[in-house]
Amino acid sequence: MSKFTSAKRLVAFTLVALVALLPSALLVRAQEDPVVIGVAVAQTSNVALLGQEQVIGAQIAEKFFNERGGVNGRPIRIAFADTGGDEAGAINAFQTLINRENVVGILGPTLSQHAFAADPIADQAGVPVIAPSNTARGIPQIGRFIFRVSAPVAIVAPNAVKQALKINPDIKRVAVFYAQNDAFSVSETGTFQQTVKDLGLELLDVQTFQTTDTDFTTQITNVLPLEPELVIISGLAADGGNLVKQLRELGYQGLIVGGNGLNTANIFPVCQELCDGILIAQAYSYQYDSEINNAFREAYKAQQEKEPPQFSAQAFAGIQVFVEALSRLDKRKPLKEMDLATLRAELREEIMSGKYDTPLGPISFVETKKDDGSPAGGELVQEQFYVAQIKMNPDGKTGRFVFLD
Ligand code: 1QQ
Repeated sequence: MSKFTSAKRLVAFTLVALVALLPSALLVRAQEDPVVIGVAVAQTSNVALLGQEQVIGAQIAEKFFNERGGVNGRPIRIAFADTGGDEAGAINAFQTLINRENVVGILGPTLSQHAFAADPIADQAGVPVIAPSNTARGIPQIGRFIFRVSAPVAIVAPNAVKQALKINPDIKRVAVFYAQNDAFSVSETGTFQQTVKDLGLELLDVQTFQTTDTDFTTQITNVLPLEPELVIISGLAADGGNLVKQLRELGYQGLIVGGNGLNTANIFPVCQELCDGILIAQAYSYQYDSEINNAFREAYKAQQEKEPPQFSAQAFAGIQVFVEALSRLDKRKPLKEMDLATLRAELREEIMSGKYDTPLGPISFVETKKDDGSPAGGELVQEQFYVAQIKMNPDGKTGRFVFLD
């Protein structure tokens, strides 16, 4: 026997031995039909400033969970459908995923405004939906099949106002701006305005705009003579970023609290160096120290070369919930032995009853009811929230979210 052959044999033997040592659950059987999970978020339009980070989070989750065995050895596949920037696009994306891609469930859409239009379609079709970023009041109440991994504004938003007072305890005079054509912004401003009153601050003025607006001169010139010491904005990324920029250009120097719609580095090109100092409450911190978050953070950084943002972490957590619920269900009742309608219905119950250790921390869901008392979907139970402040670099183009104590 030549040396060459015996070396080859040794390599082959070692490989076989290594594979045998791996727990079988860690290997996906790539030749098997994947379990298809739908992701319907905004990949185009201005809303893609927010949706883009969700696509990345979902893609990282797909690779991450497949490397860890998928659903008991069966791979998952994500079917993406772009909602674009309006309700019709969201409805279309949901219908494609439900009827053409035959998905077991859907992660999406990006905006609450789109969820109120598209979620009823999934609910009526009996398809579980996990909202990765819908924070308006009333999302799980849309229907029994609707869940969210995005904590509601009522819980998250007040933290930013409290943080502003911690930075400047002298703040008394507050002005509020919100986008009146967006369901999330309307919901969030309600929470912000209530918080201002609860904290004994003076609500000087409330100004409205549209998410499609680019010029905010009228609203800003109405407010500045009232001498606000804090400005709070509920809008989306492009409009919110422009409003911040114009507030600064017209001379406002006090603190600014931005809502969840400004919660992305994609506003940096909009307000540039003038983004500096914006306070934004967070439902995720990359610094959260746990096995799953450290693994997610590492996977994200390896691909994106920066720290993971909230919208990516929430999308990842949503896919994780699907994968873990499907894996438990499959052990109880093999997925392959159920027709799609039964599988979707069983998956709804499995999602609801589980506990999940995610990059957002430990989460679970509680049953909710509609206003008429009939059963509705799963509201998120989450423990930990944060506030970050935007720090722009001297180049005025790049910056980061700094987490505050
Ligand atoms: C919602 C939101 C968005 C601003 C997140 C992208 O929180 O629409 O509910």
